[in-house]
Parts: sequence; structure tokens; C-alpha cells
Amino acid sequence: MTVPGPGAHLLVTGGAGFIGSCFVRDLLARRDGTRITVLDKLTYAGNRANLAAAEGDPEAAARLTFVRGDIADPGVVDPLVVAADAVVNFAAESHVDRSILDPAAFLRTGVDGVYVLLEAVRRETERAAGGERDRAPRMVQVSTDEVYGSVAEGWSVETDAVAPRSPYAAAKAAGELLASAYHVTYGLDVVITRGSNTYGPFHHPEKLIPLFVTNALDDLPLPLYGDGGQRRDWLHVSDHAAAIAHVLFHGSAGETYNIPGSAERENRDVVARILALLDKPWSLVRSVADRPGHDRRYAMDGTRLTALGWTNRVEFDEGLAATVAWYREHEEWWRAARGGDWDAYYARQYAVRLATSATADGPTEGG
Ligand code: NAD
Ligand code: TDX
Repeated sequence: MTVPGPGAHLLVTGGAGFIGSCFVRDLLARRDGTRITVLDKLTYAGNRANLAAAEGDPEAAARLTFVRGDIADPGVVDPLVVAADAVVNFAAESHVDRSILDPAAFLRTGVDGVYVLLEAVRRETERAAGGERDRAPRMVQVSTDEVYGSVAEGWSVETDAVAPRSPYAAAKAAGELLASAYHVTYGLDVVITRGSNTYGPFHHPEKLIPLFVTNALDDLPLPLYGDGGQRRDWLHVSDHAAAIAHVLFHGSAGETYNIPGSAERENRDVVARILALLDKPWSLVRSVADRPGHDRRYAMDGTRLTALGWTNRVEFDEGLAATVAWYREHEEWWRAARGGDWDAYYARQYAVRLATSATADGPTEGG
């Protein structure tokens, strides 16, 4: 099978979300002739405004098509896959806390949706084998470090067993296991990426970093789960998107690639740094009831991706400072993202937690 190259026609599902829209903007900005069709349901997390930079640039806009629809709907998916050289699947429900409140949508998109995409790719693979198209489409299934579960020590390697512990992580594991099975059984050209905790511009304000930045800007309490000693390895969104493109163009069929970040940090140290950047006091931080089943630590080994030729570019302290500045300068964007069901979600997730909260212990390294 030949890997697609610059100038290909890509179907990017979930391309109006945080990481997908960065992938679309950055790939179109390479001006190498690549054409992109975005298929996005525009859930509460999808936002057409995330593509404004590409849609407002006539050269890029001429190579971008937007389709609103569901990856679990074969009527929408099938013709789009017929026209594609590759499918890059970012579409998912992506917030762990929402998966604990309401898992159904996670399974529909993360399992049924991935199945519909794989079936469409399977048909095109058969057509390629029968000489009805030049080559089979490649599919990149964008997955996550969370499939490994909580990692007390060391670094997860791609051959480790998956051990997901939240409905979100279980749906993501199911999606990538299906993708691997389709590679083994039907010979589909599938590659899987497992990205680390990602941060940067256009990140929905429900997630830790943008929630705490935007709450702090409004002098609202910052609800830190448990003791705040959980550890995450932070990856800038531009590095995550570029690493996925690198795997799309250079990865081996049937392979899985970890995409680690460049900075393993305790949550309370990240929060302290955000507060320092905004010149806001630690007294805004409240220790609240923990997330059920909260994974203590994620950490991945990146040897395989390094060997493929990819290295991250954005250093965490600089990336975080630029991200905080971006939220300061894009108040209109994040206030609009706090529309829809935001108030109801926020009350359900945080009202009791904040009413029963306590003073939070300070950071371990002074931020
Ligand atoms: P996001 O929630 O910002 O974006 C998801 C996008 O998918 C939205 O635009 C949404 O409208 C769309 N979508 C949801 N269900 C759909 C459906 N059924 N059909 C079509 N579109 C649908 O998420 P994100 O943070 O950009 O994550 C993108 C992908 O990367 C996800 O698969 C996620 O699991 C994975 N990932 C995220 C991170 C992270 O830290 N954010 C880390 C590793 C992996
Ligand atoms: O209010 C909060 N308080 C808090 O202490 C929130 C929203 C989070 N946290 C903690 C929980 C985690 O330890 O901060 C850490 C990061 O939380 P999230 O931003 O919700 O990310 P996480 O659960 O680690 O998952 C993220 O990384 C992996 C993405 O949301 C997933 O889509 C991705 O797969």
C-alpha cells in the first residue's frame, strides 16, 4: 500500500474541534495542494469558528469543504470515503467528566462511529483490490494515552496491554481495537496514534487548563480535584497535530504510535503557573471532591515516534504562557464556547463540589 502524500484529498472527521481544527489549519497553511473535507457533527465541542483562519484565506478555502454530519451515519460517511485518499478520525466525545455523567454519546461516536468509518474504508479497500480505484484509503485513528489506564511508574510502550478506567477511555480503547482488528482481518491500511494531554488555543473551556484560565480571568473559584497531585504530560496542540500528520505520511500500516508531551507536571503545579501568569492569588483554588476512578498519572514512551522522525517543538512554559495570552485576547471565543448546555453542565459537575470544597494545599514547586 502507498502512503498518501502532500496534495492528497483527506477526509478529516471531527475537524471543527480543538485538535482536528489545528490539524486542518496547519496542513492547509503548508500550501502543498492538499485538499481537506471536514465532516463534523458540531456537537457542543465543535465550532465552525475554529476554521475561520482557513475559511478566510481564499487559497486555503478553495481546498477546504465543510460537511455537517455524524460519523455514525453511513449515508453521510460512505460517499465521502469514496472520494478520499485518507481518513483522519478526530471525532469523539472527549471529556472524561461528561463520560462519567452520560456515557451513551461516547459509545455511539467512539464505537459505532468508528465501525461505520472502518466499514466504508473496507469497501474502498476491496474496490482498490479489484482495480476500481488507484489505492486503498489509509485511516488514522486518533486515540489517547488514557487507553493505558493509570501508570504508577515508568512509561507506557505501544505493546503494553490497554486497561482503560473511564467510559471515555473504554470507548477510545474499543475504537482502536476495532481499527486494529480491521487491519488484521481485512488488510485495511490503519494507523493509530495515542496522544498525550493536549493544550493550546481553541481548547474547550471544560478542560483543566482553559477552565482554570477562564475562571481565573473572571475571579471565579478553580475546582481542583482531590489533592491536585495527579500527573499529566502536556503536549502542545500544534505538536500533536503535526505528529499526527507525520504518522499519516510516514507511519507503517497496522502500527500504533505514542505521541508523548514534553512536560510531566502535577496538576497543582500547572495551576500555580497559570495563576502566576495571570497575577491571580492561590486563594481562588478550591479542593473539591475527586473525579471517580481518577487516573493518577499518564506517561508514555516516545521512542517509536522519534525513530519515525518526529520531535516536539513547543516547550511547555512558553506554550502555556502563549496559551494564557491567547485566552486573554479571545474572550469572545471562550464566552461563546460557554454557551449551549454550559450552565447546566457546570452546575451538575461543580455545584455540590464547590459548596463542599476546602482550601487547597499549595503547589509543590512554587509554580
Ligand atoms: P473536541 O471535543 O474538541 O473535538 C471533537 C470534535 O468531534 C468536535 O468538533 C465535535 O463536534 C466532533 N464530533 C463529536 N462527535 C461526532 C460525530 N459523531 N460525528 C462527527 N463529528 C463529531 O476533542 P479534541 O480534544 O480535539 O480531541 C480530538 C481527538 O483527539 C479525540 O478523538 C480525542 O479522543 C483525541 N485526544 C484528545 C486529547 C486531548 O488532550 N484533547 C489527547 C489525546 C487524544
Ligand atoms: O475541573 C477540573 N479539575 C481538575 O482537577 C478538571 C476539568 C480537571 N481536573 C484534573 C483532572 C485531570 O487530572 O485535571 C487533569 C486534566 O483533566 P482534563 O483536562 O479533564 O483532562 P484528562 O482527563 O487528563 O483527559 C485529557 O487528556 C487525554 C483529554 O480531555 C482527553 O480527551 C484526552 O484523551
